Amino acid sequence: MITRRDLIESVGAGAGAALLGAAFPARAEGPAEGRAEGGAGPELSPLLPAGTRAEARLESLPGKKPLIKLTTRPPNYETPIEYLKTAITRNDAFFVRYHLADIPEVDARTWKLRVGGAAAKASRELDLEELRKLPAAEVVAVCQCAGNRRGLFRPHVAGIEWGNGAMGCARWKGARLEDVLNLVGLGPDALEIVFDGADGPVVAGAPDFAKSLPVAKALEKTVLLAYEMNGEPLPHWNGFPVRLVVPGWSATYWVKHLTSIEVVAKPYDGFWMKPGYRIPSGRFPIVTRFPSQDTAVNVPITEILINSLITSHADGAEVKAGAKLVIGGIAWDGGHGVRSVEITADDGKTWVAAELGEDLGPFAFRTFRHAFEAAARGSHTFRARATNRIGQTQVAELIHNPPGYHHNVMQPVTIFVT
Ligand SMILES: Nc1nc2c(c(=O)[nH]1)N[C@H]1C(S)=C(S)[C@@H](COP(=O)(O)O)O[C@H]1N2
Ligand SMILES: [Mo]
Repeated sequence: MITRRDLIESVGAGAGAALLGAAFPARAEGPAEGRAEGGAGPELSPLLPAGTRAEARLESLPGKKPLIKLTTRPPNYETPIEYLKTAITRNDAFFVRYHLADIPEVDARTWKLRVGGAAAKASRELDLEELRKLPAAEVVAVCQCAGNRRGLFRPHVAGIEWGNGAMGCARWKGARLEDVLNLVGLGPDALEIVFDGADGPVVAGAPDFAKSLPVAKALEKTVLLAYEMNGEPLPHWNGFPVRLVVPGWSATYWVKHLTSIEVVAKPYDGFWMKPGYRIPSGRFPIVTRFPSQDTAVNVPITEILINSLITSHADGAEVKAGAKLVIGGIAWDGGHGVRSVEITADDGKTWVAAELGEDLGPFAFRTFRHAFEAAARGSHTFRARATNRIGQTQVAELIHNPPGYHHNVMQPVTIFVT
């Protein structure tokens, strides 16, 4: 019997090309580098750098399932794709991303949120009980790190070498940011709202993590100060007791362990706004802008680009010939909503429309699936392509940018039928 390993090794040795046909041209440097073999290794994408795959381990943070550990200080853990088959990602498998390693355990009973700032009409402090007394709103929304899939960039770029799992989708519940801002009132010169959390640097002089939003985005009805995630208090690692939820926008704005909100009249120039989290001007099909932060060369990252991920099978999975091959996964975008997902099994020559799952709103993961005829023995490469309601679609070729953001290339998933 020919095993997956034999096939991988034969590709590495330059043999077996006839058997595999054209299935691997885009990934010549992939499979031969060695996979996360053996029981201990997580199912990492074979497209990740060899060093990342050698280092990454499944490891549990308190209260979490084993996740793919990329760094421990600060904690950066990604969600294995087995938890990304559904539209809602479970709290105990939700990815964890921090920039700074001093992460206090916040006590909900003494937690206070300061609201004010130079361009606010007043200032005040709120505790959790007061926040919970404001009208509660809910939204199902994808929280996706700007650098999701950075590890798949060729050539490699510096940063956390994320695979496909620096994202998740949850039902968030909390108070509207608009209602909280109305408690203090916006002055006529209000330009941006600045958000800070309880975590901080361990090294003196390292910049604290704080982010700003333009007033127009901040006042959208879906922007929440969330105290619940999938019907439970937020896990510590995802921002307990309160985090900002900015549906449609990159997770960098979703400040965790929120402690202060300031209304300001000038563009906020903290490190994580500038130079952090910027994309080259004009390179991506961005609709939503953050004009007070724009420069001639770059702009802050804003909305999530249309994307999809096949999660029914890990890349390199083996299936038995004759079994039904249902290819499925999730698709999402920055809030226009997913219109369609198509799948190709022949390198883009033909596409079939996948069936879409339940619509949980324009900011949520949308599941998709399609049952293929039992495929012939050998390797078969599938790609999914999502299109949103304004006609934007995933790219075939990576759009390069130095920080490694916005990777929405159609992902090849190769399945070995044995
Ligand atoms: N306080 C705080 N909030 C933060 C960050 C952080 O380092 N500190 N990182 C941001 C980034 S870049 C991401 S991708 C998301 C990750 O959210 P999660 O850890 O709940 O998955 O949190 C955002 N909010
Ligand atoms: Mo991020």
